[in-house]
Amino acid sequence: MDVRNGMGLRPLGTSAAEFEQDLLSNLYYRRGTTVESASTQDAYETLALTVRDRLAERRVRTAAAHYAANPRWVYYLSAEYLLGKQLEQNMLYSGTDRIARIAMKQLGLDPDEVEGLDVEPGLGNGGLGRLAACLLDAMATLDIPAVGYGIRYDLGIFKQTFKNGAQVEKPDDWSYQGNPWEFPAPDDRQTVFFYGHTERDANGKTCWIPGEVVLGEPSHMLVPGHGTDTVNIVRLWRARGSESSFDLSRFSAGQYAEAVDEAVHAENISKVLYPDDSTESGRELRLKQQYFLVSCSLRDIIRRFRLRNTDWSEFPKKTVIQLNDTHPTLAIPELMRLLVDEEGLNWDLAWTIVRQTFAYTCHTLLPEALETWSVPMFERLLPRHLEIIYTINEHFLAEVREAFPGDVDRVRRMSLIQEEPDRRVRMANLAVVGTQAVNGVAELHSELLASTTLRDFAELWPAKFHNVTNGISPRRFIKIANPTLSSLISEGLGGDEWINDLDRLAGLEALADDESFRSRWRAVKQANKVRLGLGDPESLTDVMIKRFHEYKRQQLKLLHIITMYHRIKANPGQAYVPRTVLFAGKAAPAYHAAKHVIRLINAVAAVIDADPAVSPYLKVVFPPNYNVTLGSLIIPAADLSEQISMAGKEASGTGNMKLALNGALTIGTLDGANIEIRDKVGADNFFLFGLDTPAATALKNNGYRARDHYDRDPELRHALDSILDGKFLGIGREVGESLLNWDEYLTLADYRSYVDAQDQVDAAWQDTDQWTRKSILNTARSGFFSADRTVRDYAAGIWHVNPVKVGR
Ligand code: C3B
Repeated sequence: MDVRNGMGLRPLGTSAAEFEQDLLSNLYYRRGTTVESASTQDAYETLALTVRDRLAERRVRTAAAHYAANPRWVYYLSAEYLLGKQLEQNMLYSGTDRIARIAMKQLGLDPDEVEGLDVEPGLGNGGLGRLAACLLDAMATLDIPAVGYGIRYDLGIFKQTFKNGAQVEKPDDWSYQGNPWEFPAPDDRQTVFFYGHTERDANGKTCWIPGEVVLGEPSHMLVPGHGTDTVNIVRLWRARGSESSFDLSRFSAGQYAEAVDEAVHAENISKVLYPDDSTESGRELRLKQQYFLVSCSLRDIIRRFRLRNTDWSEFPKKTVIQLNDTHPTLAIPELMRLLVDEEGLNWDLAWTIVRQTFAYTCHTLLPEALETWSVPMFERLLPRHLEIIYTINEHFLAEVREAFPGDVDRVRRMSLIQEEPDRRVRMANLAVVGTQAVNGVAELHSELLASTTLRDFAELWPAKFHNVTNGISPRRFIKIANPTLSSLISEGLGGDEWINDLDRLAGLEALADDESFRSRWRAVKQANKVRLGLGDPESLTDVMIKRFHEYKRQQLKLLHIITMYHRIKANPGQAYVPRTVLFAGKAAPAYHAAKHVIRLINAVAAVIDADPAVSPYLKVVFPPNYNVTLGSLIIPAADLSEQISMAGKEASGTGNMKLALNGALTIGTLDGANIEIRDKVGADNFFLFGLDTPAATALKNNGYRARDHYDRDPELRHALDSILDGKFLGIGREVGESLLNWDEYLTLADYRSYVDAQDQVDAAWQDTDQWTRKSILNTARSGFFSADRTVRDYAAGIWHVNPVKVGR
């Protein structure tokens, strides 16, 4: 049934002329202007609304179909979403990309200029946030009833600029012009409590008397599926002071700042995204953000449950809540509190419901990234939740003692509370105890979780542990990012079904040996380099795009660059394979070691650029402010993908998948999903180097000395000495010293193997046909890394949900 007809609305047209009419009408009624006097911003907002209207219609039908089905829902809780720009995607998904452009031209508007105003909401840091967006995209595409919950940060991830080569952060006020993609839903606002104390009434019931009240105002953005009518939503919460937070009497007394103190305090909760990635910040405001997200979202989930259900025992049958890392883990004690304190369920029944409802994805192995909160701070902010965690812990530790009698040390390790050196709440332990499934994000990661980081838990509950290898949206990361390659693929495969069925890329294998296909493949890659603004399209484009972290080892790439520089300087007459090395990525503002690496890269780039003997062969570029938009431009232009983390440190990686899918060859360690990429694309089409996890672990345990490698390897010594001697504008001594004296991530141990592998890259590059063949095979064999496959794995192994088709 067409709901619009039921409501007496005219259907929106599918022709360019009708789209043009709707543009004009939206311009008039929603922006209050005409095409003659419209600004580009007016035109952009109008275009966005006109596209959005087409999706809104599908959204209404989706909501109706979901309501009728009363299905089991997936609720994805994540502190971060990196959705990327919305316009191009929404035009594609609504099938309006062609007609919208025709209509704009008809109206004398420049489509590129208008579309250029679309803004990327940077509500995340890196891989974890982008994964959340890719999973939402795949869930909608697979017709899975799902809602993403998150925080609507006023300021997203900072804008990165460089000053004298150093990273300088600028605030990202991403929605200061408004956000046409967002639907406010003030009716669904929630009340959130903080601080205060607990009391027990005459019946022994506990209640929490809060000390601060904050409002959570939701709005949502549409999450359309591709090639289906399903449109899910991502609901984002924004903090507001409660009505009483404005102090009128103070205002009247002229105390203007004090009058709004409380409101400002409340609104700070959703003011800014914490710009840390994989390191724990441990600040009270962050804990507040986490509870704010959890409290608002759970009340909303319960509100939705009650639309169709009454019986609490039905709750886990209708609800699965996926925790994206430990950030939303407070949902576990919060649901206990709601069920026991507010709904009056007994503890055991509530605990059964809670455990069946939640699942937890862990995204790291770095011990410093496992969140813990100091008990005194936790107690001040969330006194009732701490009591609940203590009770959960009592029951849980009894279970451990029964399973492992006398094993005091195990009990100490598994406790939800760390006792030494200070008392802290261990969120990962809570997340494992309070859920029915725990998963890592690549095969190696899941194995290491079960054998190291979460070993005690895997021994107690082996069946709880799963692997779900990450995936990426083929819509965003090839179809939209790389339109020319997508057309070539569709031509080669005789259709575009591969976009929603990525295994079909295997059909390209046959074309890898077709010379004319290869030359067109090469031409696309070169055109993408030109689009990105890289000078020489014949130059090997070598990219390392990701957050700056010592474990990811940008410093290893840098040592290789310096080595190439020295080789060219020493033998200037020779023919070298021309390379353009492209770095992009941000460092957390307080992560000084990572910022030193950024500064050194920019210094090395400048020195090379100024050296006419070297610059014809070697170029280092570092465009600032890496984000989804910039990534989508770089990835299609890449020949070589740098995935060079120390083995055992990168949980999965997803950039590695995006690059392979776009025909870049990987140089990488046996880490994270690199291993699975190599298995799929074939060892011949992947440049492997470095220690594997057991070897790296053994080396560290046996007293690693970086200096031995420095002493032994003259090229390495030369590279490090040049840094230590200040040859690069005097920058980078901290980097050199830390490598020589400490080298936490075994950079020097892997240097020789890495440089040798890079020599193989150069050799392979010289055989153009073979290289192109390998490039095509990388794409052909990357189908496994579709987020659609990832979501199917979650749906079958963890969520046990079924699709709901949205009728016409
Ligand atoms: C990242 C990991 O570092 C990546 O290996 C992984 O591919 C992605 O998550 C997605 O699973 N990660 C992150 O971006 N932020 C964290 N706090 C922890 C992990």
